[in-house]
Amino acid sequence: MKRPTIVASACLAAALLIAFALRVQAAHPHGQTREFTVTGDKFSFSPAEIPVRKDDLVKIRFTATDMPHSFTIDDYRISKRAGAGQIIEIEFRADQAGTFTYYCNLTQDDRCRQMKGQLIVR
Ligand SMILES: [Cu+2]
Repeated sequence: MKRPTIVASACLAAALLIAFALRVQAAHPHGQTREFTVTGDKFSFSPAEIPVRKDDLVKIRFTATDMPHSFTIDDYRISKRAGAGQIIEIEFRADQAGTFTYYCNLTQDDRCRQMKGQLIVR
């Protein structure tokens, strides 16, 4: 009498897995993984523009070359600091369309305020 229970459980597990996979797909229909390497050096970001598509999974490897810098995007609630020579990873889903400024919010040097770039989500 045990076998039907096992079969039923396996079917239920498979159905749940399929339902979950379909939901994930529906939530991010066009999402691709996009990887970028960004450096902060001499008070500027390179590149100064990151173009992605809406719903892409964006992975940024951020390096502060000469001194500590941060990679901050207010609307995405991202703010990560990298020490001099350090590489940090930032990952987020680009779920808001528009143009968003990324900047360095550290206060160690006034010139950090010049550091600006644009995340463009289309
Ligand atoms: Cu800085």
